[in-house]
Amino acid sequence: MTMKGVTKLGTMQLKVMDLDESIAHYVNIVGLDLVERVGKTAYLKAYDEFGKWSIALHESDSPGMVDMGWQVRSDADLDRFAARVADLGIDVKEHAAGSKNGVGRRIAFVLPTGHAMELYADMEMAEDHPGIHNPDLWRKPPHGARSQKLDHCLLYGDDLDGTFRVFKEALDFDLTETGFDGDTRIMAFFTCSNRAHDVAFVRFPEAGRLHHCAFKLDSWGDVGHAADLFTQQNVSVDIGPTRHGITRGQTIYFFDPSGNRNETFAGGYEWYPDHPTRTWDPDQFGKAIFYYERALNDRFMGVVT
Ligand code: M3P
Ligand code: FE
Repeated sequence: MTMKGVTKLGTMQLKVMDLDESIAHYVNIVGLDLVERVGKTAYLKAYDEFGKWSIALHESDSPGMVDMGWQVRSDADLDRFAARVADLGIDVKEHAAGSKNGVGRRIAFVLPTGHAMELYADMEMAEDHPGIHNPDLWRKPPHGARSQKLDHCLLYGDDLDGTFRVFKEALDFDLTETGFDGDTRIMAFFTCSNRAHDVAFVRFPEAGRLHHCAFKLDSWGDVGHAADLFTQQNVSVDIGPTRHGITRGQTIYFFDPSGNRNETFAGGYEWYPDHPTRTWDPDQFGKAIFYYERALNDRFMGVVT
């Protein structure tokens, strides 16, 4: 568990096709709060996050991901990681504080799988942050699926080996789980913390794809509550409630109105740096991903934004 360099996934920017409809989904279904709306962009956060926002929705003509923002422990870490990423032959850009809503100085680069990543040390604290002094569990009762925070993302892309090197060799993430088909690495689950994963990658013929972004729920009970809500609200559900063999998380996959896949995720084991990486064989991928069904489905493997 580093908790020294990169400490957490802080932000995720998504492209959506109808901003009003998307705000309604992320507020009423996922359970986020709308922080601010600036032109064709909406900023939202979950109730248990301290940062000003965690999800930005940009109205666009196609769905997908814009970038992920990782918080590092100190400003000096930014220069350290910028040099290490550049050492892998990747172009690194720097952006001044304030050029992204509430976020301090940033470094930005594109992974070999085609996904844009940013690192930042500082973010303004949310006005509606969790309590600090004699705190309650929440300021107002959680709504929608009761998401507590942005949890992780799963990205699909082609040069998995190149992206693997960035997270292992430059950013000091640990590999919690992986899967091979022969000598070819098919999936890689990484943590920068002591969680089962903060980000994961699956090999895919197209670069820069988003498979899902996940939100943390408190319990299996809340996953059941989310399932009840999704049916009552006619949400497009991919699969679930079910459980992952990988990470052991309790899950439902569903879609936002633009077709971006979301996940509600609870549980998952704790990771410590002495733990060995868990490895999956291709004939067990079904159980790895859907522990109860023990089989994959084509929509899950093929539909990405
Ligand atoms: C998860 C998770 C693949 C795996 C998905 C697993 C291969 O989303 O949160 O553990 O799609
Ligand atoms: Fe997931």
